[in-house]
Amino acid sequence: MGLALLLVIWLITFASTYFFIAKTWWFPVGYSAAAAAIDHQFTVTFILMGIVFVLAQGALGLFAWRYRDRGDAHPVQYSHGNITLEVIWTALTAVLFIGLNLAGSPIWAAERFEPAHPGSVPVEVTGMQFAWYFRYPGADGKYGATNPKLIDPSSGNEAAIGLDTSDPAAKDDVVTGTMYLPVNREVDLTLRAVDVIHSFFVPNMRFKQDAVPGLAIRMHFTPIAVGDYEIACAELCGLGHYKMHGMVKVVSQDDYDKWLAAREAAK
Ligand SMILES: [Cu+2]
Repeated sequence: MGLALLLVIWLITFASTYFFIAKTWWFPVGYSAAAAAIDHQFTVTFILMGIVFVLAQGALGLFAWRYRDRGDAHPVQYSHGNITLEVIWTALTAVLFIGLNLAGSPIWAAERFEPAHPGSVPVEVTGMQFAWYFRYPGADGKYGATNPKLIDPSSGNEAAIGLDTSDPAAKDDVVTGTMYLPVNREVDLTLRAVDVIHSFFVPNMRFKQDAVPGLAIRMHFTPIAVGDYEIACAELCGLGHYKMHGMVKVVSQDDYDKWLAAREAAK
């Protein structure tokens, strides 16, 4: 029985480790300026935790076999633990977790606590049950006022986010259901939600941030390759959560200018 348990534990350990090493289910390619650093941090974390996991499960299997029932039953001996060992593994775990946090926090903080550079592209993202809307402030660079009383999701775009069209700053605001971004320009995002918490997740951009009702959350990232990338909602937000899907179209600066001009003209 002890040997069977050892084999089962080792087999589970081997199989689960294999899928990570073989990258059977892995990230899509990263196309943002921070993607390489984020992936590096992720890899370091996975390797360190993988080593700990394999060692711990290996020892678990070995102990299950070594201390199996051999039939020569002694009276049970209860251990009250080993203070030295407990101090050592608690300290090692703390060093590992705090160390990984310290190593990863500059990348995390750079997108949140440092403002976007001047000249970045402002886009407001609004999450609602169950769609994403994107607003561009237009030539004046200012977002017009929105009013919760004007929100009408069935009319889409401007009405869906409750844009107050009587506000002069709202006149040139463009609201769309597909996000357009110029390549190699930093995007200055403002994330909002009108009903419940949503999470704006663009796997290719290694970008994920909650959109919270009542908050305007500022973050930024820089797409570095032209292409179409999927947006998902990564926060269980209701029955239609699974279909809360969108697209980011990263295009050349020229195409972006043309698209924005066409949208302005269509207003
Ligand atoms: Cu959602």
